[in-house]
Amino acid sequence: MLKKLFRVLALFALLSLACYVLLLFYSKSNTFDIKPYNVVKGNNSLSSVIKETVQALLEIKTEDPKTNKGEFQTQAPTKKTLGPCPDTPPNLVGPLHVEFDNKRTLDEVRNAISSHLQEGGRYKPPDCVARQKVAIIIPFRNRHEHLKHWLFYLHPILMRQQLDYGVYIINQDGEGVFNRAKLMNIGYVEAVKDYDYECFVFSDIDLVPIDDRNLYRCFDNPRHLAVAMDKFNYGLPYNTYFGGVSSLSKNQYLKINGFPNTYWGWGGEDDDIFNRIKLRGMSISRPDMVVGKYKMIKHNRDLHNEPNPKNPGKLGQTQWTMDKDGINSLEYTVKTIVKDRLYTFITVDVQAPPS
Ligand code: BGN
Repeated sequence: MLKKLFRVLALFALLSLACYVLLLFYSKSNTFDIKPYNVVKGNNSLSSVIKETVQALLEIKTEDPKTNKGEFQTQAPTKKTLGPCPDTPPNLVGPLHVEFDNKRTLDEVRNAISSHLQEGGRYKPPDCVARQKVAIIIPFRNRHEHLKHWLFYLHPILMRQQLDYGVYIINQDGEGVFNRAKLMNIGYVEAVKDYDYECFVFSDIDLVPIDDRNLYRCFDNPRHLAVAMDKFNYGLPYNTYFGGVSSLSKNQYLKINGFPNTYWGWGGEDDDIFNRIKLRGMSISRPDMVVGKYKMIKHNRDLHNEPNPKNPGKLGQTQWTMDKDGINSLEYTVKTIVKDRLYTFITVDVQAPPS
């Protein structure tokens, strides 16, 4: 059997050799102006035969890609279309262990986390289309120690929550009186310049959730997320409290003309936001007291953010002030925008009165 196969192969090789010699002969004889067969038009060497044949094949391949006629037409790789992410993210773990004793550096946080992020602290789930595009906005000044902890804990949580999100740190420039609500308004305006965000989570830098089921997204009504802080014995300090961490959809935010710009110093701006929400006929959505637990990073009172005795009195005026004090009257200047892998850091001049 093997012998037979060998014989056939040998015969085939011999025949091929004969053909090759014949072809050589013809191509040579052409140069002497004898034209027995016009094997190829124009140039007549064997290599040109091969070249032209290949060219012909290539031409077939490239002809009219739309009709898909080409013999070697290859199908363009089909783009994988992602489905929507599930309503309940599947990889949540529930209660988390959070502690702030670790003196980790920003570089350590970057090394641990940034490979999953895009420039500016941006993330999209790789295997599904996120349900919401969320900008996380953090009013900031001189709290770099807290920022490290916040980034270390929050990025993995937000990733597990399968959000399409970006982190915006809005840093008040200078030593004037701090203005938390105005910084949050600026965060809104700057974030929407960046991306088509539809939901805005406003968070203090010193608050870390200790349960990842507390979803950083928007709901049918403005949401108060930080309902059970350790500092308030895991409860609300009062029923209408709206401080710490909250979320509003673009519509909800615009419906209340954003936040007040006129609450300088500590206290009252979150109560004004609560008033605005109620005055526009909305209610407050909240997680339960288990899911809504938070740990606050302990710190001394900030400089230039003293309780302002003028603020409490303003709260009775919200219904008359809210239409003229808000996103429609916001004035500030951007000093710098730094895009880090972990966040977008925007330093702004809020035209603060001197402290
Ligand atoms: C309230 C503050 C809030 C603050 C909470 C919790 C005021 C307005 C006068 C009643 N409100 O007293 O801004 O978030 O405490 O600390 O100061």
